[in-house]
Amino acid sequence: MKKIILLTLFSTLSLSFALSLNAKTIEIDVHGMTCAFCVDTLNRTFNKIAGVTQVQISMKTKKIRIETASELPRIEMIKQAVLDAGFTPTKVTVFPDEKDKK
Ligand SMILES: [Cu+2]
Repeated sequence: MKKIILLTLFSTLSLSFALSLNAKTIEIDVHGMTCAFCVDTLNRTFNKIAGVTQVQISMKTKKIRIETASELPRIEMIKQAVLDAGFTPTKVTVFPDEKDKK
């Protein structure tokens, strides 16, 4: 019962938020990203990871920003994926909820 009330409350706040109660934004600082091919490689890598709903990569800031709709992927999985793609993850920042960000 409590869950239903919460869901209703969230859905009135924001539609997209209701779709992803465990949504997180994860930002990964990547070393070695130098051209459009790097961006493409990382894009394909992250689009294949379970739980990832959105991938945004900036070559300018050398950051990958992913949105997840669940508990997955875990940080270790993200780091490994970056390494497997041939890059070095230098920092991983997790934002539990976009709206809580300062
Ligand atoms: Cu490149």
